[in-house]
Amino acid sequence: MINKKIMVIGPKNCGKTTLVNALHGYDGPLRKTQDVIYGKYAIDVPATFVESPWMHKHLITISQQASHLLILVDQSRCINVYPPNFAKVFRCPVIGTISKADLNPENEERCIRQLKDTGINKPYYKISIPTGIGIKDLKKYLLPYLK
Ligand SMILES: Nc1nc2c(ncn2[C@@H]2O[C@H](COP(=O)(O)OP(=O)(O)OP(=O)(O)O)[C@@H](O)[C@H]2O)c(=O)[nH]1
Ligand SMILES: [Mg+2]
Repeated sequence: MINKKIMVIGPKNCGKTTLVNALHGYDGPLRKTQDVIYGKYAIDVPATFVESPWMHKHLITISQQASHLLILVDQSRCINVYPPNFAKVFRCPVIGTISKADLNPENEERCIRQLKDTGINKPYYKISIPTGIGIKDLKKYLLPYLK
């Protein structure tokens, strides 16, 4: 049986690849993600898959290979790309994640509301790669699945 991976989705530029790289312990150059990238531990999904509703069926298919789905909202640019209760269509556990938590703290409440409206239960993880906020806790939680 194949090992299931951590699947990461979110809007354009919200920090998906940066997070996936952090889960792999990699710190390299970034560019826009055009294809689904299957890494050792995680699946990096291009933003178009969430931003184009007709692509959502593919997210459901990909999630069949996922142990967990991380749904990201970007605290620096708090746009809502998820339909109400979107998280409920997935069979794997869904983790609500606020990315770029070092930026625009005034958006935190809006991000929490978005995750709630997306149908995700608390607790939510707040992460920031440059400051390291939350990433250790998230890795600790996911550790048994990073194999
Ligand atoms: N301040 C801050 N910047 C971040 C953080 N995470 C990522 N970034 C920056 O945000 C930009 C986009 O990061 P990516 O990881 O490429 O985002 P993405 O969601 O994979 O982007 P696409 O694949 O193009 O949709 C880069 O300039 C990152 O350095 C964070 O936690 N805080
Ligand atoms: Mg990317």
